[in-house]
Amino acid sequence: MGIAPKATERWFILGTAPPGSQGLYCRFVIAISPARLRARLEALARFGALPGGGVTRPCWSPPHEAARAWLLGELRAASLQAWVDPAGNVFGATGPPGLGADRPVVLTGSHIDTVPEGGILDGALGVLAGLECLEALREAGAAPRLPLAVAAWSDEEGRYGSLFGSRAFTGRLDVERIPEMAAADGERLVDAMARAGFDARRAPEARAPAGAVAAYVELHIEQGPRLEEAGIPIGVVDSIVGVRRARVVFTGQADHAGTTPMDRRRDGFLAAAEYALRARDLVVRRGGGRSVTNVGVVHVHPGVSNIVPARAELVHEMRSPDADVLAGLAARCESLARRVARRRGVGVEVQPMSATAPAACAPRVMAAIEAACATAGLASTRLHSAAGHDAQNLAAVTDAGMIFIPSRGGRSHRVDEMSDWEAIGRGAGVLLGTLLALAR
Ligand code: HGY
Ligand code: MN
Ligand code: MN
Repeated sequence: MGIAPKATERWFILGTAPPGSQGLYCRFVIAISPARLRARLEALARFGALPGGGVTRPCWSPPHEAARAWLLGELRAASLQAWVDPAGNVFGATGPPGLGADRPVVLTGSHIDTVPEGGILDGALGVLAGLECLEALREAGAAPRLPLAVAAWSDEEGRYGSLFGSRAFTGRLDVERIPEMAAADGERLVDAMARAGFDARRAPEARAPAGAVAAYVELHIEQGPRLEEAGIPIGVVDSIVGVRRARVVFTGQADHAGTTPMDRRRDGFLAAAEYALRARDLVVRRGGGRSVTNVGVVHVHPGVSNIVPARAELVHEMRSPDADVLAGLAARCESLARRVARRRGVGVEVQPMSATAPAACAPRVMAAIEAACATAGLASTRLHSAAGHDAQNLAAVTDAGMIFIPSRGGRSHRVDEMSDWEAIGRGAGVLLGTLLALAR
């Protein structure tokens, strides 16, 4: 029976003796400290902090590498074994350094890289709540049957290619593509990693031995409005969307913006604009109700006001929890691009950039999360994640799941992304209870 969350400084998760234990009804209390978690979240937020609030901390950038060094210091100060793998993933563990099939760990974690002008919780919450749980375990002298570890995965936001660090860890990197992986602004991954002291070609060495992870659970903000609008404090993720990104390039012809008759223009941008609007309608109509799409990057060339755009380049992404629906949408959008190009007398090229498969979360992990909620007296609900996460890679090699807490106004990937501090404490408490159950 858990103690109801108190307004006091510490939270208690009561672990009870396994059923059937005679006589001694052993109880142990492990306390996480919301104040310490808050202090670390506020400290991490200072790396890449923006004047008006929020952070810009892309992976491999100087603020990210400073944050990595800070995190390693915090892990070691918490008496955890800490190390960095060849893909730049940071680990802290209660057991000996390194992972091996001979001593599988229960793993938690998330990421410390952010989108440009992002919030202070996306990713950071999962890493620092994981650290808080491991530190609370050490302070309580608790030694679950399996050791625990926390990870900070590289480039979750995919500036150079989605979910890079957890792909490397789970053997899902497309090794041949590493030399050409680049950000939308053209910066190559190999150069960014080299500046941070990493050799990108060694990233595949980060692959974990089979059986090294007994289970994975990640705490994350929902980044959407559902939990808050339903008034439910904890989300138990049952599936995670797949995300496909493609570069769509329409090539027309540069011409004088004043002297060229309107009916003779081959305008690359107008073709791209028509495509973006019609692709949105297509995904809404044919996406089964849970698919979404976005065009967040547009480059127009030559990009001056008195030249008819010769070329327009879009990065078009689409998401769905259903793999077949996602594949169907990608095919339909590609043929739409060709139809638009033909009608407007321009060329078009569709270059796939990245694709993550939808993932189902493990019933065992979902049950452990729901049991931790019940122990803490918290309501929960199952929902799919409309954001991509490292957990979808971990799901390929172990039982994986995610815990969501509500986002204020459903806001995320913007500087005013935030959750209530009480919700953050509740999420960390449920994470602790879940980790204990999985490590028992
Ligand atoms: O974009 C996403 O779905 C995640 O926030 N990286
Ligand atoms: Mn995230
Ligand atoms: Mn994100």
